[in-house]
Amino acid sequence: TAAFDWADPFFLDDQLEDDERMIRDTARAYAQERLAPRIIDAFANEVTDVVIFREMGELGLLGPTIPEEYGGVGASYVSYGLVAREVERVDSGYRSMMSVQSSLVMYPIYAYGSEEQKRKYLPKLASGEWIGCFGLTEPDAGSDPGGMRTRAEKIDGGYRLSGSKTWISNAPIADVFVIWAKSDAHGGGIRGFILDKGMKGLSTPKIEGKLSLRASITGMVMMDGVELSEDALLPDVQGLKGPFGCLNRARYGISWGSMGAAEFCFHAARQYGLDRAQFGRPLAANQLYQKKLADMETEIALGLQASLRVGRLMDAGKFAPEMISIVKRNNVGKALDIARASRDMHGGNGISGEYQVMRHLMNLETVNTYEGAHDVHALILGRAITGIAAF
Ligand code: TGC
Ligand code: FAD
Repeated sequence: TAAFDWADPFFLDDQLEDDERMIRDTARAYAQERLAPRIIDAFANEVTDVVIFREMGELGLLGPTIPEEYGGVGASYVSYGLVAREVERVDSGYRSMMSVQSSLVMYPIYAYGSEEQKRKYLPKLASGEWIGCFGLTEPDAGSDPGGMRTRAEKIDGGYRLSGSKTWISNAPIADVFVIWAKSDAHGGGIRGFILDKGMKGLSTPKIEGKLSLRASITGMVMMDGVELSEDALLPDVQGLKGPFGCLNRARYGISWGSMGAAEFCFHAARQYGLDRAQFGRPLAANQLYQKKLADMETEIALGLQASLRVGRLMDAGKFAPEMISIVKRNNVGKALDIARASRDMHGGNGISGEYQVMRHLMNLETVNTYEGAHDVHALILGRAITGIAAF
C-alpha cells in the first residue's frame, strides 16, 4: 500500500512527464507569487492589467503548444491544461486572458493562417506584446453561432466587414482581432478574418458592471464597413468547424482550469474547518463538514483524471470533440457546486473578498456559460448518444 495524499489522491503528479511538471511548476510559481497578490484589488476595482500578458509571455505561458519557430514552446496539451489549472487556481479571469490568447487567437492563426500571417502575428502574441481577441458571439447569436449576422462583402482587393460581436474577452484592449463572418464571396460560408486595432470603422466599447470575471475585460466589437485587404482572410478553413476547432482547445483548457478554482475552494474550506471552532471543537470535526470535503476531493480527483486522459488523447491526435464536452461540462458544473459549498462552509466570512471563495463562485458562473453553456454541452452529448439533434 501507499500513503494517501489528500491533496493528490490518485498521484496525478506521478502521471506527468518531467517537462510537464516543469511547466506546471513555472506556472504555479508565477500564479502564486505574481498573480495571487493582485487579484483581490483587481477584481474589486474591475482592473485588467495588460502587463500580465507580457509577464506570461516571458515565461512561455501564451500559446505554449505552438512550435518554437513561431514563438511558442511546443508543449503538450497536457502542459497547457496544467498551466490553465494553476492560473485559474488564482482567478478564472486571468485564465480567460491566457486561454483566449492561446487557443482562440494564436491557434487559428497557426492552424488556418498563411505563412505570412503566422510570421507577422504569432511571435508578438506569444511574447504578449500584442493582445488578441476572438469574435464569434453576437447579440442575437450565442449558443447558435451559425445564426451570426456579421457579413464580409467582397470589394476590390479585399473585403468589407459589417456587424457586431458581443461579450468578447480582451476586446477593448486588443491589438489583433480574429473575427468570424459570413462571406458573400464564399457562398455565404463562415470565414475567419484578422483585423488590427485602429482600423477605420472598428470600435470596441467595454461592457461595464460585470459581477463575474471582473479582472478580465470584456467588450463588444462593432464593425461599421471595416475595409480589409485580401491577406486578412484566414485561407485554410471554411465553415463553423473553423471556430469550433479553436473552441475544442479552449474548452479542454477550461476543464483543467475549473478544477484549479475548485481546488482553491476545497483547500480553503479544509483549512477554515481546521482553524475555526464552534461548539468547542473545530468545524472540521463534524460529520456534515467532512462529507462536504470528501465530496469535493472526490469530484476534483475524478475531474482531473478525466482531463488528463483527454489531454493525452489530444496529444496523440485521437480525441473527439464530445470527449471535451464531457470534461468541460462536468468539471465546470462540479467546480460551481464546490465553490458554492465552500462559500457556505466559510459562514459569514465566505461572502468577504478577503476569503476569495465567493469570487471563484461568481467567476464560475461565467465559465459555466461561455465556451458552450452547460446545457448546450449536454445537447452535444445527447446528439452523439442518440443520433438526434435536440437544438
Ligand atoms: P453543427 O452542424 O454541429 O456543426 C457545423 C460544422 O462544424 C463542425 N463541428 C466541429 N468541428 C470541430 N470541432 C467541433 N467541436 C465541432 N462541432 C461541430 C461540424 O462537423 C460541421 O462541419 P461541416 O464541415 O459539416 O460544416 O453546428 P450547429 O450549428 O448545429 O452547432 C450546434 C452546437 C450546439 C454544437 C454549437 O453551435 C455550439 O457549440 N454552440 C456553443 C457556442 C459556443 O461555444 N460559443 C463560444 C463562443 S467563444 C467564447 O465563449 C470564448 S470565452 C473564452 C474565455 O474568455 O476564456
Ligand atoms: P443563449 O444562447 O441565449 O443561452 C441562454 C440559455 O439558454 C443558456 O442557459 C443556454 O444553455 C440555454 N439554451 C440555449 N439554447 C438552448 C437549446 N437549444 N436548448 C436548451 N437550452 C438552450 N464569446 C466570444 O465569441 N468570444 C469571447 O471572447 C467571449 N468571452 C466571453 C466572456 C464573458 C465574460 C461572457 C459572459 C461571455 C463570453 N462570450 C464570448 C460569449 C459566450 O460564449 C456566450 O455567452 C455563450 O455562448 C452563450 O450564449 P448567450 O449568452 O447568447 O446565451
